[in-house]
Amino acid sequence: QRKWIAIGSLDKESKDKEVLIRGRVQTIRPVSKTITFLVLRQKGFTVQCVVTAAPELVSKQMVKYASSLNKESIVDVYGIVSPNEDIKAATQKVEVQVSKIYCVNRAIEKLPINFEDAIRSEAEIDAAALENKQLARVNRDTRLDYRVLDIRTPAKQGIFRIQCQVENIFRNFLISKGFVGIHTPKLIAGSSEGGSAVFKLDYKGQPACLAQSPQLHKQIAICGDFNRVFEVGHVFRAEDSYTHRHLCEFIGLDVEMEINEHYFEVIKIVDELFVAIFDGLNENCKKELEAVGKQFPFEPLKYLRETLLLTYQEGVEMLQEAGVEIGLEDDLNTEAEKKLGQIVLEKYGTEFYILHRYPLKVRPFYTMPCSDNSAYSNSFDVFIRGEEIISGAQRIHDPEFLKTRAEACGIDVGTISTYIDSFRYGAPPHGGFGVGLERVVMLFCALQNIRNSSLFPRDPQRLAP
Ligand code: ATP
Ligand code: AMO
Repeated sequence: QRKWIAIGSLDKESKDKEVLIRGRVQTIRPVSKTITFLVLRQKGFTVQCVVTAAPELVSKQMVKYASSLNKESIVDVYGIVSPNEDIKAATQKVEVQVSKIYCVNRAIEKLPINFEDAIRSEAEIDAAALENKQLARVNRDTRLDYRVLDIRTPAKQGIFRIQCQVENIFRNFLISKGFVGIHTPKLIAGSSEGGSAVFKLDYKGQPACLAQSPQLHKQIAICGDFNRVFEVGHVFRAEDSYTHRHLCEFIGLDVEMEINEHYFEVIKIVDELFVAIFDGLNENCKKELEAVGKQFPFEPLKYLRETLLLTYQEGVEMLQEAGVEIGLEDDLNTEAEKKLGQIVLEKYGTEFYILHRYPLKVRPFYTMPCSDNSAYSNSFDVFIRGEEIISGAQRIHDPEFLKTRAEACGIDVGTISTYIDSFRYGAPPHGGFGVGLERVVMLFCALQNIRNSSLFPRDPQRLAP
């Protein structure tokens, strides 16, 4: 049985031990015919391996062979560990004096993106583009084309570990509050959110579409007495414009719950959940956040122990005071949302806040109007750094009113009849919300573009890899 050692565990304690390691060749530095330095990478750690021609080590041919390896190839190396505090080329302060080396799989010689370029900041690459420099070649599109190479960098590895952590805290927190995880169908008969952003398809002769959200089925589950549900699932939106924050397929974190008296019960869950998510990331992902920050510099998110809650009207008034031309019942456009984010940060010292009581006309058909003023609704959006990460609301639970609202919003009620019928068998008051996972990670780490927080992004122009 051969003893494999992780590169990350190699330290002074390993001195004089014989080790067997597997890694990717990150750099090759031939010094002479008798000595070559390789840096091997594994799980974000790197170690320098010295290939020296000597009677008790390797032959000259072996040194030549090591020098001829291609970067990013996978190799197995046997050798003896010796400490070296001065090493700058690798994370581990030891080097391995190689006695045997095998190439497990050789990467091609001319890689479309080099590791050294994949770790550069986007600002540096954009600047190169302005100056027409060769480096501009590795712009975001090229990196996404060769995502398999791009995601090998420490920052990208960090981003997707952070994403996994958000999902994990989301599940664990909700389960601890009595929610049950469900999975709803993604092939459905009609649009769940209204609007045109829906992928249509043929379902064995019946018109169908990819679910724009689990909205209808999570509500049916509540009518089916699940009481509190959540779902982590794929969401499809046929977005036709190309923005920094819209994908055609993203991961939705959805919640739906019965409420006793008020939609503030839902908002309380949002507040506690997100404080738990942010605390959890800051606590458990220090290494990952640091790695991300090296490639995408950002300031830690400022958030309060109890999330700031403002009415939509208060938000609009703050914008009006700042000179933005906007009416009380207008939707906030991207620019206004950003501006409000700045104002809120200056006034309340937080980059995470909730706006509630939106005008009814800017919300989907299933949203409950306010009982004191039907021009407004029991709904809310949640923002990080001035951009939306969540929409939520209390829902209409009266079937006739729901049908009227759907018709008024131009929905073909024939396609959602089983949904509306679910309310005819007795429906409790309820509410919920939907979170865009990629947006949470993008905004927590200020990544600037949602493609950076989607492993294999789908946007209006990209269907590969
Ligand atoms: P959601 O639609 O899920 O609520 P969103 O971030 O798309 O989330 P919207 O309320 O639809 O938010 O839109 C807010 C603003 O975002 C719009 O006023 C518009 O400025 C911008 N926007 C939304 N969708 C697009 C898009 N596909 N292309 C360009 N801009 C968009
Ligand atoms: P909404 O349409 O606002 O609400 O979507 C919820 C959240 O999903 C994210 N999101 C997106 N992320 C990436 N690309 C997109 N194209 C995109 N569109 C939306 C955002 C948004 O806040 N059914 C309701 C939720 C509910 O009321 O429960 C819904 O889908 O972060």
